[in-house]
Amino acid sequence: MTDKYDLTFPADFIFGVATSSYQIEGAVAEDGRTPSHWDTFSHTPGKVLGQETGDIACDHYHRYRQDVDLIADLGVSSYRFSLAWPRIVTEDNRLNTRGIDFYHRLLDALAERNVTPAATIYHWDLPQWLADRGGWANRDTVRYFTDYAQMVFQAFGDRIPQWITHNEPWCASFLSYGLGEHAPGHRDWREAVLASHHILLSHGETVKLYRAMGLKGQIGITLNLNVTDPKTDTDADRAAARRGDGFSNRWFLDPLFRGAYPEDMLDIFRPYVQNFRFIRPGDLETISTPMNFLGVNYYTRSVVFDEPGTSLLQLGHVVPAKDRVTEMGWEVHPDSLYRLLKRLAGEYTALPLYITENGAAYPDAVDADGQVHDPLRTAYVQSHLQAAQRFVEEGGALKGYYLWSLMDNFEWAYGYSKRFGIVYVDFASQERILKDSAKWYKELIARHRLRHGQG
Ligand code: GBH
Repeated sequence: MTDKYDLTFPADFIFGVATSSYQIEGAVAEDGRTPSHWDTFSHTPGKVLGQETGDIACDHYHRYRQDVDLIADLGVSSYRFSLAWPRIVTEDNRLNTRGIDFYHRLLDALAERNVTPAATIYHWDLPQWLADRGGWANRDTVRYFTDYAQMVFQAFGDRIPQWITHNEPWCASFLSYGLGEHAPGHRDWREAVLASHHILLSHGETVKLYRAMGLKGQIGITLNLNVTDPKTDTDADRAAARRGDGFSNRWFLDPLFRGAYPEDMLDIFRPYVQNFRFIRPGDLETISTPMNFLGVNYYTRSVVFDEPGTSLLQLGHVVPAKDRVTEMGWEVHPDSLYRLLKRLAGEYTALPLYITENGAAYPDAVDADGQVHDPLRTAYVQSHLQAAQRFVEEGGALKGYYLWSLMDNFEWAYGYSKRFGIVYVDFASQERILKDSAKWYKELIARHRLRHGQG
């Protein structure tokens, strides 16, 4: 066993924590915020476990000062959060200054504590008035998105040095419009494929806009990337793993970095979409507009096998992991993070990479001593940081690591039943308690600073 603090990163390596607006803010009807499709979805019976909603969540909208104190106390140098589109834009597509003001207050609090903000423009809270017009399946949403992006660049362009256009287009399209597990809960693969294209297009348009506005920070996108391994070495299982890779990874990476959708996936989607006329001339040039970094959200890998004729889109089946799983049922497989980073650098891009999310859910509880002991989460994060370190030591361009999440929050379709935080939240009292993993992370960052003479 290595010392649990035995991790070495370059002096300028960024340690951070991450959250998103709908998962923490609450205050869903305050200061002019309009409903998002997640409000609608969570208030529809049967969609979210235990009928839970983000109505109050961590009440961060009112407690952001205290939360920024926690962030600063951890010693992280950066905080990744998301801006809520329904707070910032009115139903007639104008700026809501009261929504803007909240994020100015948050940015002030971060600046006072020397924490650098990294903002995600879209982490899934689409305004309901746009969902009513077809949401991401409607190409008009691309233009509304760039209107919104322009408003946030005007307001915060000089205050936020790092921008993430989208969080996890795979979730925002396939999981939401195809698999129906996230808002809007549709099961229509035509809509899902259109949504993926429009989300990517809105990303590219937003990068172009950022440049056109002369802003000098960094802009990129965050993908949830999965590693798919074949269950056996047969050709059939290997082909199934390859299709799974196309579905999770290549459908997004190829247009961003190669300016083309992968042919094998076009063949898989063709029967569902009839034709690809919604991909218009120039779209792929826009999508592949050069950006400054790639954000990677990594949680697990999947092991895939082939069983002809039975699976969704004929993609193959995922073997449910049994050993070393988190409470989500996701296999703990840090080596796949290393393999993923190597592959991105080898096959796709020389751009700086950031791990914009990594973390784990475990069934935490407050112990008799008033503390929350979560050794499994510490082990999870430590092992993934070791994998990241190996990549960096071999010359890999990984610039930072954001732990998901700062605190327990609304875990989408799972409501409050899954706790990803390094800070425990008692949702009845809104009390926050640093878990053992938070204390470990804090100590790790402090040692990193000392080692580099920044302590
Ligand atoms: C992220 O989504 C989100 O950005 C964040 O808001 C969320 O709270 C966090 O992760 C934790 O869930 O389903 O067994 O095939 C991650 C979503 C996780 C979806 C891994 C794909 C593949 C494993 N992804 N999942 S499995």
